[in-house]
Amino acid sequence: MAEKKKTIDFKALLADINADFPVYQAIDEDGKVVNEALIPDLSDEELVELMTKMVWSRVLDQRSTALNRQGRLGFYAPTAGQEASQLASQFAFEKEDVLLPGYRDVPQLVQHGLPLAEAFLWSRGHVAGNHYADDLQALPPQIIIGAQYVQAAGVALGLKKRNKKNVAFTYTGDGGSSQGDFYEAINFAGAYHANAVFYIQNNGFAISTPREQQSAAATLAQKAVAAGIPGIQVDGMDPLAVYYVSKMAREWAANGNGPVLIETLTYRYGPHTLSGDDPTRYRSKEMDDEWQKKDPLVRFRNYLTEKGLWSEEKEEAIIEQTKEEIKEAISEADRVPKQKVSDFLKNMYEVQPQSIKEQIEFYEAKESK
Ligand SMILES: Cc1ncc(C[n+]2csc(CCOP(=O)(O)OP(=O)(O)O)c2C)c(N)n1
Ligand SMILES: [Mg+2]
Repeated sequence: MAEKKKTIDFKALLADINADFPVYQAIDEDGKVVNEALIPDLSDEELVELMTKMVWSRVLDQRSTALNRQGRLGFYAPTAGQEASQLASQFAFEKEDVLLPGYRDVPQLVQHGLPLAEAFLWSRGHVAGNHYADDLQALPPQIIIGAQYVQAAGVALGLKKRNKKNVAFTYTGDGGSSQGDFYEAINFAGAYHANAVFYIQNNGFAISTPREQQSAAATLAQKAVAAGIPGIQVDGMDPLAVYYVSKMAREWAANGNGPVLIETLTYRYGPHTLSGDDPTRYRSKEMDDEWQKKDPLVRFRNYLTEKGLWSEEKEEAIIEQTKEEIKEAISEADRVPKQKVSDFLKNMYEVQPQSIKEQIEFYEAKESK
């Protein structure tokens, strides 16, 4: 009997899909330009400003870790390693754009306008850390994986309906990109051509679950295809490529063309959070070392030094200034009166249900003693 003709080559089909998602990179690990076309149009001052923010973030991470260990901060999710992914993306947005962060995105939130003292209060679980000024276009960091994506889709549709040239931008992780909320959000935003930029910060792990076990998809950026929106994979350790891609995506979305999904390839040097995670149980030293070689600060420092825009003294001064800023912010947070249980119960609902009313009464009686 003649062999049946093979009509669908699934292997080739898959290879075709995967080939469409190259990694965008502007400068390499040494800070040398590898793709001139992706070098963004930033002035010398702006380049220095971006590096300053990244150094600020690295110092904030070191100090937050120390403050947590001293019992002076509450929840903390380390950010070192992710500076380009976080700060160079946020740098591409306007103050009027709405940020919907996840728990690891405190640096972007502070750069978007949240006073550092309030970020510290949020870490402590204090209600005062959730009361945002009217002109701060952001929501508090989301702990429920992926939920901020759905909210971002809604905010983005609202911006579109009001004919705003602004966008909602939001972040989740490689793990977050497996959530139902993730797919619902990009699908909804795509269907309505809403003004949204969605980030997946792929740091290789969802707590201890490695990226390979997260999805059979070769890239997470290609999840955009099913939503009918553009998906881009970018070197998340390269601040210039992250900025370039973000700026273009923002422009596309702000002009009413619909959302963009951006996957940044990055790494967190520290543990998942400071609540007991031990990364040595699921990551090797070799892997850590490989990623350290891609460090976003090192390569941007090299790039700027080559251009005569950076020096050790300059960096030292920024480090000292940041430490001072953190010291002041933590003592400002310390001066805020301790939270009462009744305070956060009152913060929960605009119209309180009976059960909450009863609890408020109970705690107020207790607190007045
Ligand atoms: C809906 C939901 N499920 C589970 C958790 C518990 N959880 C907290 S962080 C996390 C992993 C998230 O990993 P990823 O999205 O890669 O982000 P990363 O922490 O690496 O930045 C999980 C499962 C949660 N917060 N919310
Ligand atoms: Mg992750």
